[in-house]
Amino acid sequence: MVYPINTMTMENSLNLFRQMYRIRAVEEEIAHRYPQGRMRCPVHLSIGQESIPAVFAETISKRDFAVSTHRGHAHYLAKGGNLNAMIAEIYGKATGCSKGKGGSMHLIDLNVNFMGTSAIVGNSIPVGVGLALSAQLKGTDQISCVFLGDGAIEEGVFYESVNFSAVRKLPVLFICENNLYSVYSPLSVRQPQGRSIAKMVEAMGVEIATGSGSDVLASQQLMQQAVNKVRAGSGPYFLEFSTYRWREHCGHSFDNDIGYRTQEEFLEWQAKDSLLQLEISLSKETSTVSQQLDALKVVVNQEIQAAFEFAETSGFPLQSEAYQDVYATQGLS
Ligand SMILES: Cc1ncc(C[n+]2csc(CCOP(=O)(O)OP(=O)(O)O)c2C)c(N)n1
Ligand SMILES: [Mg+2]
Repeated sequence: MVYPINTMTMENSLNLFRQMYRIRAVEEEIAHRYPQGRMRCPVHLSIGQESIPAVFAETISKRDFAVSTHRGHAHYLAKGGNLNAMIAEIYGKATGCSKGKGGSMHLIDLNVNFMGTSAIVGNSIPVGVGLALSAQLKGTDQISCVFLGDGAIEEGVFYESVNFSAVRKLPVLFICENNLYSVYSPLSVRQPQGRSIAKMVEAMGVEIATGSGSDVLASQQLMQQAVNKVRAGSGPYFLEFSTYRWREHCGHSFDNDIGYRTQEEFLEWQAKDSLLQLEISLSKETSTVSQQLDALKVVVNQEIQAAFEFAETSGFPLQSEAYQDVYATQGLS
């Protein structure tokens, strides 16, 4: 796909490129350094899925709430979470966003209302709904965004949460990243043939839209439309994006050789990479744009190296702080 870039969309396209490039470069660096054995927690990378957090970053406001899953690095960064604190958390250091006690799957940055991620599939969904209820009760214009995978719709709490949001017309935006798999199980062995996740949610009284994560500009329009509606008070909204994780479910390697999916399928999705497509489209513009992209990459890569340096040189948490409440240390009682 070649994106038609004109001057109206140039700034936006560069912003989206920067968001996607930054998220991927952070995750690639984690993958690169992971075998060194100094990041001692499991990591679930979202390389290949960057377009959705990128459009989220360009659409959402700092005052809005967000919660996410075990695969939450990209969402934390997209919400404006502190990069140094995230990398330090993955290294288990006291300077981490959860004081080094949570690791990759427990990221919090209350400065930007990124309210947490969880290792338990489906666990953060009712928390996000509760945050939407609090905004409604307080009469603020905040919305609550709940990231979830296709596997999480198989948890009972998902249905309770969607139902409650619909009944109470809560300002909650569900963002489902459908990457076709729950660990090694494809949707075909988990759901009846032909069932659409979004259609099922629509039947519960919630407005829906579906999009392709391979088309970053179209995804941005869907995200903007959904955010506008939820903020205007029309109740919950469910967005489902098709996407694909390139690496293994958990860890830094590729796993197309172990039998649950094929190299052909992986290559098909890789060929639709929205980051590469946008880079090609932007590079076709003027040489000034190409230079801008190169300069942007240099700045982002420096930022990432500095974050790893920060994490590597930080200290481990003290034993005396083992039971200190992480939310309280970030100012929430
Ligand atoms: C309640 C619960 N059941 C099972 C697991 C094991 N588990 C961890 S991640 C995962 C897959 C979740 O799939 P999905 O929601 O599609 O997210 P993805 O990993 O594809 O991003 C499972 C089953 C868990 N952590 N929690
Ligand atoms: Mg999945």
